[in-house]
Amino acid sequence: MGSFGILFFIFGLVDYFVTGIAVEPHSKIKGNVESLLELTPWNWKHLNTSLKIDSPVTVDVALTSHYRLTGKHLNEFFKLQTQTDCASILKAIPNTKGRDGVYTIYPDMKTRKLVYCDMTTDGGGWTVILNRMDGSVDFYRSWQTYKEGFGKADGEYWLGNEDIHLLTTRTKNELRIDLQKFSGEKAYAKYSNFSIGSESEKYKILVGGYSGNAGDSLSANNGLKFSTKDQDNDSMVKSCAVVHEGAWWFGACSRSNLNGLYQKSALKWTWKGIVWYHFDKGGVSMKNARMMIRSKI
Ligand SMILES: [Ca+2]
Repeated sequence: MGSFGILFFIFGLVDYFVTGIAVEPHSKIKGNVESLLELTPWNWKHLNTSLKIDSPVTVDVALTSHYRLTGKHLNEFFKLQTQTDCASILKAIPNTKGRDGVYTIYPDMKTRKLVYCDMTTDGGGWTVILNRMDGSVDFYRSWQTYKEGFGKADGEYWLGNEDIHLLTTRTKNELRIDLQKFSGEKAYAKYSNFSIGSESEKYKILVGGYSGNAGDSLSANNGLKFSTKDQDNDSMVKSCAVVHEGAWWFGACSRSNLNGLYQKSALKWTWKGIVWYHFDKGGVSMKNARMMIRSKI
């Protein structure tokens, strides 16, 4: 049974804390940490170890170890802690290349957020802002929920309009959309510039510079405001977000709708699904859809 150990490192003059999660039997953690530290340029000293058992019926064991680290390259190491996006992480820590996974970013330089970084595709450094893969998360949500973001970084999620706004207005960004049909066929659309406005601008999209093989189902949305089921900012009498059960930059609706309902198969012809018209002109829903951004730094 894997126990759950949390390790705290305490550093010299500055109060740095790093929390690492080790899924290893607890008796091995101390040895593992110390063999890892042997490979670093830092000096270290083990201070103490304590074991805590939460309750008589819980078998999880929490192990806390304290180390004091001193050394020249600590600040460099901790640049990882304050990166705004995945491109910055890749630049600061080049050996993250090819290591896709969940990373911590600080879009506003203060608040931490977990995101999935694609460190492989097209050079890597992509911050995933939307992931659809299995229908496990409900995407028919309110304005406030889209503003804050929802879902899980290791599964389906929407990063959040506030963070997408922050990330795309601070520096120039490109956007890449990867799609896969239920048949397995894949395609992508790439836009050399992408940003969204503030909440007072209704998160208006600016997008252009298409390339790729999925077809361009987004440039026509350039300049449109974001709409959700409870906030209709489109140009149709009805609410496109309600008609298509999604949340998107709708005009007189749209030829793309990647926040639409997840369909479990391709059989159903629907405009309520995850639609990218130029890749499937029947309006059939995608099996997988991902939107990701990369800052030009
Ligand atoms: Ca309307």
